[in-house]
Amino acid sequence: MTEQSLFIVKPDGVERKIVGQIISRFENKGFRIVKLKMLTFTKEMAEEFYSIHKSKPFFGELVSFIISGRVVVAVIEGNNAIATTRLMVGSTKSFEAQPGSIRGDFGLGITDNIIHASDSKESFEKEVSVVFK
Ligand code: FUP
Repeated sequence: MTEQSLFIVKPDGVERKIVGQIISRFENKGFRIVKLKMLTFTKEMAEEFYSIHKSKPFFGELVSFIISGRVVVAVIEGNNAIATTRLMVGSTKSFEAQPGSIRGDFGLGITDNIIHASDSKESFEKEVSVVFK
């Protein structure tokens, strides 16, 4: 089933110069890049992007982190894109993410966990509307 998903290389991934390696993983897997750009989130964009987490204790930290530097956002397309991208990204807590996943291979953090990926079609549509408007 051809589907689209969105990922964001977060400020820690850009700062560490692993954007190319991350994009390569998705291309090597067979996904096609449909949209790609670098930007810096404003606070308003970040609060809208993460609105589902508004009531969580980590919301403030999450927003501060995503606005702290430049990010790279991409829309990719291919078979089963949403679930497969999540598998490639790995568990939220990078220190317990499977080796072989992006978080498992590149990081140890939770808030600074290198990459975001849409977790459903609804999230994808909302996220695209925030970052590609
Ligand atoms: P994920 O879908 O794996 O990116 O993770 P969640 O949707 O559960 O959480 C969204 C973001 O909140 C994560 F990328 C990191 C951040 N977070 C924290 O900062 N602290 C936590 O305890 C849990 C998540």
